[in-house]
Amino acid sequence: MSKFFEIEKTSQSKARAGVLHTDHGDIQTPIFMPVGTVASVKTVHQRELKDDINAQIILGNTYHLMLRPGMDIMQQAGGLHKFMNWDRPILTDSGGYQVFSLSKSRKMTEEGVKFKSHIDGSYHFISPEKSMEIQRQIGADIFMAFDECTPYPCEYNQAKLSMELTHRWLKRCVDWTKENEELYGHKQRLFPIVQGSTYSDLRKISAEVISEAGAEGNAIGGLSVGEPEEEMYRITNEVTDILPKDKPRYLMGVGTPWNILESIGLGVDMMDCVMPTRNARNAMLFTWQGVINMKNEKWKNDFSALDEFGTSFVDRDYSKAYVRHLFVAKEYLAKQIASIHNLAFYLDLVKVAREHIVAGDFYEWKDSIIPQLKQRL
Ligand code: PRF
Repeated sequence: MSKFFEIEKTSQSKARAGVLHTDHGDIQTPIFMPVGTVASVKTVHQRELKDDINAQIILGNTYHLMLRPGMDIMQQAGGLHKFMNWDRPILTDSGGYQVFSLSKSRKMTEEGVKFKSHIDGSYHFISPEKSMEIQRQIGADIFMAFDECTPYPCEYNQAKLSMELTHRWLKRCVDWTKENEELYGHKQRLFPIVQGSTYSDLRKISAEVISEAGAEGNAIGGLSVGEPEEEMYRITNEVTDILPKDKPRYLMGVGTPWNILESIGLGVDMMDCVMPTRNARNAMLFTWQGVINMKNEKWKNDFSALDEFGTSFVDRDYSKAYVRHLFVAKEYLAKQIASIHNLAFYLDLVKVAREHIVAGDFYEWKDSIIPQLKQRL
């Protein structure tokens, strides 16, 4: 059997091109993973994700799926792959991060988090063991340890306590996972998460503890939570210096196209973010030429292709004037076209980045392209 992660090429210092082998197929890294929180990548259906966007792996969320449809339905369906008819890899986040961002009322103890559902106000409890159990019932190929995402800014002592709690919770996640089998016949891999806020010494300790867990992949959490971009890059660099080189590294919840390229340059292999889909629904398009506000008056009579350098059918089939009109008229199709465009662009971005890693000129290319990506059109 082949290894889970194989590195094909390391470019200059840190960026790597690799392949992840899962029971639902291979993933070429570096990869961007579209977010499909509630068993749906908002406004985009699975056929487009596969055939047009060529998403190689998507994300699901423990918090949302435990509340709706619930694990009874999930198990009756035979897991998330079957439920949503997606036969490629899936990664699930563990729930804690979403509890903190969505639930208005929650109480955290050593044991876990009690919270009030943002949907109907009902009370629920999630612990490291419960998160593992739910992620087994969902059946993701990669599942995340239950952590506390330390908010920013955070006092040193608070960040330390939070990190230590994440480490204790990791042990409980690992123990539960060892004692309980997979449900659907395919292999599931647990990724632990580095925390430690913006403190270098805490990040170092956390990266070492997480490395020692000996997991098949590792994640970096607690970033892109309001800290300056330079801080995010600094910490990512310090952490990737410590995490095992031969295991994939996942930077959680990042980011803009330029954040993605900088992170790849720092040795990150996997990323996810709601930005391409959420911003698309607000008429913001990312392109190789820069960022477009599709509602802008200037596109009113611009009948050129939505994106002449785009890879999706929506880029060729529709004009800027048409898509602007759909946004102004508040048509659902506007959000759909923009989401497909942005996801196709993000997947193209990481594909081209991979080609430059293989060619050995990634860093020069990245530095030359980023100012263009940041332009406002
Ligand atoms: N932990 C988990 N999920 C996350 C994060 C985290 O720190 C972040 C931080 N950017 C996004 N998603 N479990």
